[in-house]
Amino acid sequence: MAIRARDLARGAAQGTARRRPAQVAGFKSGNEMAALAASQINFHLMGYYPITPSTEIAELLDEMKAEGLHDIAMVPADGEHGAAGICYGASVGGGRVFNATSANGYLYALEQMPVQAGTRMPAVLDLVTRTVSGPLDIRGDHSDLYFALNTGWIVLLARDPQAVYDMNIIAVRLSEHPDVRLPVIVAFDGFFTSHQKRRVSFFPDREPVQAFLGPRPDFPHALDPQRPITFGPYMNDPDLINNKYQLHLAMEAARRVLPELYAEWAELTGREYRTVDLYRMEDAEAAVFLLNSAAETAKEVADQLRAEGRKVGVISLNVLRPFPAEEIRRALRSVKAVLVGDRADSYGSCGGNLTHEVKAALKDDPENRTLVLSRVYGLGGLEFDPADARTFFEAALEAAETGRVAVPFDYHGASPAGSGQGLPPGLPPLDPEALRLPLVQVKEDPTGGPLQVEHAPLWAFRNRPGRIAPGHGACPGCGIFPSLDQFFRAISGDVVVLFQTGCAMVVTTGYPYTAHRVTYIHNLFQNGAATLSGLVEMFHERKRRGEIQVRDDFTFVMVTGDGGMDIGMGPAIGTALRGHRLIILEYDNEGYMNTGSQLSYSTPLGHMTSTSHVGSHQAGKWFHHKDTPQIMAACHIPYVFTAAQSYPEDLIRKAAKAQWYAQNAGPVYGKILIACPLNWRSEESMTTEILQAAVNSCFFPLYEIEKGKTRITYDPEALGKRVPVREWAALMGKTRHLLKDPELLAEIEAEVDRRWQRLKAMHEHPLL
Ligand SMILES: Cc1ncc(C[n+]2csc(CCOP(=O)(O)OP(=O)(O)O)c2C)c(N)n1
Ligand code: SF4
Ligand SMILES: [Mg+2]
Repeated sequence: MAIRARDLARGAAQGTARRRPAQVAGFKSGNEMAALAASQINFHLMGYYPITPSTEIAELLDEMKAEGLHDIAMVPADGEHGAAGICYGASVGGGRVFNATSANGYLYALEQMPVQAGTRMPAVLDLVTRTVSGPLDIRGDHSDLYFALNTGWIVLLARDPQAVYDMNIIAVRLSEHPDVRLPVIVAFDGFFTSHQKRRVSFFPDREPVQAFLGPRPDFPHALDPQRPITFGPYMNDPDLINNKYQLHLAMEAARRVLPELYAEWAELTGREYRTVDLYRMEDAEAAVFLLNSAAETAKEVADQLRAEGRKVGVISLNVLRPFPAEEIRRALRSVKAVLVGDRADSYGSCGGNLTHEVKAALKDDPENRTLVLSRVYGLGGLEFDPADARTFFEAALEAAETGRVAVPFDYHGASPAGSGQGLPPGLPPLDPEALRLPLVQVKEDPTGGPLQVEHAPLWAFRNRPGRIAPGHGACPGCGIFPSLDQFFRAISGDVVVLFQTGCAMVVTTGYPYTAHRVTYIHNLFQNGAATLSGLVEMFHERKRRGEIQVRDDFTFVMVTGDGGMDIGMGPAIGTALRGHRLIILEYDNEGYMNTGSQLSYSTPLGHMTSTSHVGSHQAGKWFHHKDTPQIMAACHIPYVFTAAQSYPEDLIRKAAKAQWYAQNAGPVYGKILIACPLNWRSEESMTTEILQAAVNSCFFPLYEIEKGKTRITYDPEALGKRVPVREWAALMGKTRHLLKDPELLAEIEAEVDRRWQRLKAMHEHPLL
């Protein structure tokens, strides 16, 4: 999958009589071609945050960087909003900037998009299109793309992996053209284009690409002390409208410049693009108008219909902004009927954005008589196959032949009754008495000291029903569920859970099934804490108004991964500061595992992930792990704890305290270290040993902070069990390389020890 030096050197040179620089042929996916183009452009910086299906671009670039194949500064952000901010700052600094995202990642960054365009900062963003949540669906449609239409960014479309390469390179020139100076999106279809391999040609090295791009023009930037500049001043009328008018003029300039660049690129590569892609449209009477990969499917069907003597063609676009209205008018002038397919709806307007824009374009031609049919299709990755394309052609042909449109707008491939499966009958409610078995006793200390916890033997907790049913789809040996199970069995009474996006959520709730036996809510993983605080407030308010009759022993628990505490840090801190009575429970598997093991800020220094590769130029993750418990403790909430999967009694005691504080005092934050054998590249049978080594090396100390007082609950030094970090690193595939890097190991050890000594000081001092 990775693009390596030998790939670049492979293949016979394909020079031409016109002395084009040689290209090589390959078989690659859209994401591979995006990464290849970016490496050859050698952007100054890529700011990114992982989200399927665009993540692979950053992963490939990171892998190439580890091998020294480009110099792009790869900056993993704390979320897409942060990634867009990093890119904006970098572009203000005067360099070439790249980003890639999808779906909710794009929506989370959306606010930043008009800033980039409104201040006229060139940049390139690959939007690997995917459906926008909710409900969550990771496959492709254009619901994210349609949000881009009003941001002021140019939007180029790439229908296949070849176009992904070509458009990315052209995008840099277009964005930096002095008359344009606008950021550019290159949009291609998630999975259909991003992951499917096709035959492609590309330059084996970056020189021809660099020659095509030339140096970046010297626009005003923020790094010249001799030319101080105010970027983004406060601007009211009448200037703001002028700013937007200039943006409009820049779009108009792009309309002129883009065909020139296409021509230049054709000269260099032999590959020709036009703003509007026309297939067999010369004498077409009926046409289908689709964007990106679906248009390619329709082209095959157009060939079949042509062979049957039907006059059909396909129209598609290589650019969506600026919208090529004039070219569309020309192409459709003598077409009797066109069916416009939208892979996203503009709800309530009876047509998606493409439909409306095509209709508007045609309206400006008084001679035009083309009938327009509109269909929403392929949402959430629903396949669009040749049979679907044929249905579209048949509808357009019928309209062309009869001169009337029977059904102007409809959904294709949907039914009002859904899939017919519906929700299967749920599991029976849990026995209220069994949920309240007196397994734990929590008592307040009359002197204000720590809570006193007494609990039944571990085996007795099996008598309390599990709140998560077995049968979820986690990998063998996954530590999430044993730990959550222990935590929830230590809690008595009614529980409402909110899971942020992550493995725990994905493997327990594949519609129409659920593994949750208590009420469960999912929200986007940057906003779970805020959502649950809203629910907690509503609980208290409705109880106060006498609208609900429920017991008082309700506990609200938000379950998040360590990644969720990166992107969701702000709302988690907000919740903590507001004092909502709930538990934020983080399971820490040291990475973004459900999206393919990218680094999170909790990934330790030197650990290998899919965005912190190990190679001749990079030694795994390059900054230390985040100390989330200390950040949350700084919010002065009543209870903070750490726990680990292999220390069940410690976890049970802390769970019981967590419940007491969440019911009686305020917010609780807990972090549980759990194993991910898949991405730690470790043996399942070694899990306990690995977790004990993490704890005994003091990398992951077990402690609690109760009403501000720190207490170490397991002290490996006092027990004579402390081991060097090296022993822990030796147990996992993701860290074994560290054994050959004593300097890096020493750096990890030093930081681990510094934090441990600090913790011990806090444990010992009455005020810390
Ligand atoms: C705004 C947004 N950005 C990115 C994603 C993609 N995404 C979903 S879960 C996830 C990683 C979650 O990591 P973590 O919280 O550690 O849970 P784990 O997968 O390790 O269980 C990512 C990057 C998303 N769904 N929404
Ligand atoms: S990837 Fe890791 S955390 Fe996710 S289900 Fe598999 S083992 Fe568990
Ligand atoms: Mg994680």
